[in-house]
Amino acid sequence: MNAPQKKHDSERRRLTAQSLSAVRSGVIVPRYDRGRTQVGIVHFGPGAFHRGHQAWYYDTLLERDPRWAVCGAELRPPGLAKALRPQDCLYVVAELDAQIRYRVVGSLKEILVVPDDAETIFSRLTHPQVKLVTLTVTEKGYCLDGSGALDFRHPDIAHDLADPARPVSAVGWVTEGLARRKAKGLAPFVAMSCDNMVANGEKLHAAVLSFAKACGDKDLTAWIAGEVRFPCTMVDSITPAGDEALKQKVAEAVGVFDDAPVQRESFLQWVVEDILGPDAPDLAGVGASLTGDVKAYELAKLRLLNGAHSTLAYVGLLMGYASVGEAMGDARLAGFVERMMREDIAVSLRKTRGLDFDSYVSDILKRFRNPALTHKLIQIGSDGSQKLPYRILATIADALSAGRPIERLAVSVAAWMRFAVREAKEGRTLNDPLAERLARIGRECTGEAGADVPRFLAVREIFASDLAGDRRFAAAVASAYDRLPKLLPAE
Ligand code: CS2
Repeated sequence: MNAPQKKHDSERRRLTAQSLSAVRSGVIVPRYDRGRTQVGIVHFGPGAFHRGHQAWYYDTLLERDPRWAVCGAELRPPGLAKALRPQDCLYVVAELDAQIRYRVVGSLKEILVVPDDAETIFSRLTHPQVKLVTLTVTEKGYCLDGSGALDFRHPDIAHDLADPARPVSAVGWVTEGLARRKAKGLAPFVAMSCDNMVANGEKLHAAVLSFAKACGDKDLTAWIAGEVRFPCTMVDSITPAGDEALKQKVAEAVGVFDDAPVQRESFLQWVVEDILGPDAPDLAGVGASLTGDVKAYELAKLRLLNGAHSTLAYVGLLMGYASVGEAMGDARLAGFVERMMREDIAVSLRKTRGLDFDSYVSDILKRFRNPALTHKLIQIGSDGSQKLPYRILATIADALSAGRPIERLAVSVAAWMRFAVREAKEGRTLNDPLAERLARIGRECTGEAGADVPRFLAVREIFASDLAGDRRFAAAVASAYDRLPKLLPAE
């Protein structure tokens, strides 16, 4: 008998509130009345990671508390709004792992776009029932300089300082949202970063404060300093970017067409600083961990998982691999990365109850080997100028202070440099806020460490002067840079 003819996406019914009843059995659908939910959270940057991670927790929470639906706010031109609005903002999360599971998530109640929907977004930010504003705008979305402070030279920050009532930056939006809330006599919302950054809440807090101060509003600055909570968080779930193949896979599995599905591993972790206050959603009740020591969890994750990811990305791309799975299939590369994690990174971390680094590393490597997910190295390799400092360079700086070896960690830095040079020489533009500058450097490079490495080390947004000036660091990177063309990382 012939296999059932695969339906083309355009032939399938679109995922909507009405077509929910038509999804295949076994697909999890919202177990609450979406019509009764209220927007209690505004989220800036409702991309795949938010929709597969925080919005998943909220979807579970809405089963017993209708106050926590999400208003998604897109700071960049509409990509998601165009796809999600015709679907009543419903979308599918495909958990692709040892178990395959599909869930239609309903916690995103609406999706608004800056600047078209600016006043509606402000009406949400100043509504009494909105208690939480969260962000996944990636590291570069905070407009910070190499020291982690707000970069007033950034064009978006300059724009918002000149016109704070029509912000384009995340920091500008949070600040103006708080200002309007204060003007209405309302208590502030909690502002929570859910991005991969060390001390993400502290950085957001400092950036918002310095922006309010630069606007000359002393009263607002004092109110933010005294009243507004900016919890730090650690977020974790491997969420490869979606593509047409994922849409096809989801359409066949679910029976309706979703134009913005999300794929991720089954592993999900959310560690939140326990300062949310009495009005916040009960995140602990849906599996998040509230703690006073986020720092230990965030450093372990950012250095072990993300540091290994970036190393696999740059060395793997130079070796011709396209995915984490392929790179991990190279025994020498996988072994090199495992030794780096166990011997060079774990030792830099503060021990904390409930965090066993040995098993944490083993679990991460198992997650990297998940055969059900294809995680592209080029996606992980993006924004290297923002990622390297907290994923690799901070570990190197700690090792230098403690007199520990840095040879393996230096390979990661050298591989990023070699990758930047290769992309420049071959005429491809890096996906990086410093792409133009790095391309210029790459084109000038000769392939010799003595000429090339100092050029990259001079980029202060990435390499702080004390690290760049440390002869041990420069020598280790130069040595790795010269050895890398063999593409077999050092033992
Ligand atoms: C990845 C992260 O793209 C990347 O830079 O390293 O998105 C990683 O998948 C997540 O941090 C995992 O929680």
